[in-house]
Amino acid sequence: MRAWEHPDVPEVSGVGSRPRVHDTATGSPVDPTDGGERATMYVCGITPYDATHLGHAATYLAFDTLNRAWRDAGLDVEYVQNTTDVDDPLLERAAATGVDWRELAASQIALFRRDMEALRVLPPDEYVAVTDEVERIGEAVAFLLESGHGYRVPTEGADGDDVYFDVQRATDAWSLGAESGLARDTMLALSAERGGDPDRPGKRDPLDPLLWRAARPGEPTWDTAVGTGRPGWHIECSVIAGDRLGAPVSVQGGGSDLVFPHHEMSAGHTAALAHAPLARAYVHTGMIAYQGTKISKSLGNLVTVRGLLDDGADPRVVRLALLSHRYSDDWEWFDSELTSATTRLASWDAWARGVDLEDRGDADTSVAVASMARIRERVADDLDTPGAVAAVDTAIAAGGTCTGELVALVDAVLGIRIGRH
Ligand code: 5CA
Ligand code: ZN
Repeated sequence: MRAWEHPDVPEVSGVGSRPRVHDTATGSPVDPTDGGERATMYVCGITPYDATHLGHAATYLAFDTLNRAWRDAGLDVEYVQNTTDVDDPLLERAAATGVDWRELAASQIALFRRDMEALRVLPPDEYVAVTDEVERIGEAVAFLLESGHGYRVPTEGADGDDVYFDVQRATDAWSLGAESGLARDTMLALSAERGGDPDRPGKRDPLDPLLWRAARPGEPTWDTAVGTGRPGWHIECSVIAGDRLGAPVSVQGGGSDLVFPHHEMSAGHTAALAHAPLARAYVHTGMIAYQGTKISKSLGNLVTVRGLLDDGADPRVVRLALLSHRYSDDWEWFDSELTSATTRLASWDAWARGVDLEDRGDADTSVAVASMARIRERVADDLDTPGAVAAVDTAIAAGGTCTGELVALVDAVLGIRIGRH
């Protein structure tokens, strides 16, 4: 499927250091590449049933920062993102609003593309719709059944059986709880909250996740090697990441609400399919709240990117406001974020006004050179974008001269073009 327009990324002299990122599984910062020149990233995409809110935007900006930092360090990045264009919440919203589920998904994906373009997020190399991968997912589930990692649960009123993943069956590259480190009680609660069905009778373990949902009347279905129906949630990301990038990927990314069960179970499926871990690092963004609660499509306390832009916000201001927070923190959006980012961007623009991207000038550029080193150092240290933003503020406060190279670096790494209107 088409992704979105690639923003211009200027060449910058010098190279950044290889970024280290916090890995949820080990709890430590790691260089998630294999030490070679290639970095691969799979980021869980949206379920397209409502507008892109600031939580989504912050999450995709965090991985955009990693993508840009890797490129600045001279690595070849391969980036894949999915879109969950068939799943319960999407089907429920479509039914509730009387819109065809395919139309709902297509319209929300189009809005998401527009928001990502406005925020100058680098597009994935492959943007993959789950509905285009169902045949492959059916083959993978059939394989898991044959290898004993999947089992059938007789399902009344359906055409065939639902298929579940056996979390207790040993794999050589995964065990339940290794990634999230969670206690079983917490897993049970999160599973119930986040799309699982721990109370479903007939399962071997209440935590076993759905691999394949047999066809029910009125639901979208596909004929595949495992039967007629549609995929479970976690298997989609496991199959798409494995097929497109090969396991392990350097980074599997998403918000912290995906740590369990989604990423843990996706990793379990990959271990059973490929005898490999899904990722070298599992990287999670914090949750953004608004009016005291996590921003959520299902809760309805949305601040959307589109809403802010329609109200006249400069997309660079939205980007800068989000980058001014540490990606891994949970934080709350206040309307004042826009005011402070507007003031900050105005000072950056004034500083860079008239500076040509190629211009090095005759002035003393030592402040700009130090600032560039600091931006690169901060971003490589677990994507410390607030630190990188502060490095620009510091250069301005020190009365330094802005240079074309610095403008280019701010553009290439932070995704913000300053000094031009
Ligand atoms: N389609 C699945 C992933 S395969 C999904 O979780 N879709 S989503 O639309 O619900 O979320 C898209 C991304 O935004 C996920 O990485 C999710 O963790 C992240 N996200 C959702 N809400 C927030 C929030 N309030 N703050 C930060 N990130 C969020
Ligand atoms: Zn996912």
